Amino acid sequence: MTNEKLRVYGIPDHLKFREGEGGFPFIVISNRSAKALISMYGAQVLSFRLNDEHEDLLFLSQKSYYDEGKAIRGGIPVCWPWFGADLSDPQRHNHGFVRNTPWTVLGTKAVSDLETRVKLGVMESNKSKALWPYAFALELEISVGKALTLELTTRNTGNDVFSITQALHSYFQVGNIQQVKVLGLENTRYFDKLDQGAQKTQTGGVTVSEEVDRIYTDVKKELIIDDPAFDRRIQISSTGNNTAVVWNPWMETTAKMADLENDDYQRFICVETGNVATDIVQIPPGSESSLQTKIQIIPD
Ligand code: TA6
Repeated sequence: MTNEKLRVYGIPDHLKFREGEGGFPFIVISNRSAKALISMYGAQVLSFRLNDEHEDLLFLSQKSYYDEGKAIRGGIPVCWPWFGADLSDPQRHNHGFVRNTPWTVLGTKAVSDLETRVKLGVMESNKSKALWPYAFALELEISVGKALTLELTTRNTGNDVFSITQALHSYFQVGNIQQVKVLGLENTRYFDKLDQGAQKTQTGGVTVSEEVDRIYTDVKKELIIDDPAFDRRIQISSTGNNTAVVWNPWMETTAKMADLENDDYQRFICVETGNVATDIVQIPPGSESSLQTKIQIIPD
């Protein structure tokens, strides 16, 4: 999209565009509730900070790449149309291709002084067809207000049924990972990706004192990240999903990742709303399916 075209979507006192890192177009939202930064490359929310909060809700790596073909490390990457490795072809990108694709703006709206919305979209292209042979229209509506809400809608615009897995791979910034507890997953079954996918049952809240990479199944629609070091509780409400992923790479894996500082594992936890593993979404021609996550700070 050219700068001229983008300017039409600007809204005074709410939303503007600027050139971001790597030359990627960024959307800057600022209203009476919050500020947010969104990269049009990947339709990736990079930052969301309430006006009365000191700390961003999202973690964004200072060492992230901003290069075509690579994913931005942090914020909320959109993993689609497959989550994780593509089992049918391990050569293909982890987590699908739309987080590595430029999106376009479909609309912007000032709902009130307190809420701003932007809708981004991407469709099939020759490049996407070489990776995944289907016709689709994918839209992400982002609402920035007292809460941050993301709704990802997949429409099948072709003639063949297709199946997807997907996730809003949210990196939450935390004050001290060792004190963090994820609540709402007690007694929930999960696949432990670090133990060859073994099925286990969660006892108590999820705490992190080593690498954690788990796919929880049949999850509740409300999870909470309790973060005593930042003295806040983040609620994640979701619809359209049966799975949630919890990931922290801990020390050794972080040290191997060039786009993270060695101690960054202390500063984030990924709690991801998704349809992952056995939670496969089938979309017939002409149909659509939506996944939604709403993130907000709640009182103790
Ligand atoms: O969501 C957890 C996970 O699938 C982990 O297995 C880990 O690899 C992480 O995502 C990051 O993946 P990425 O492709 O962004 O490096």
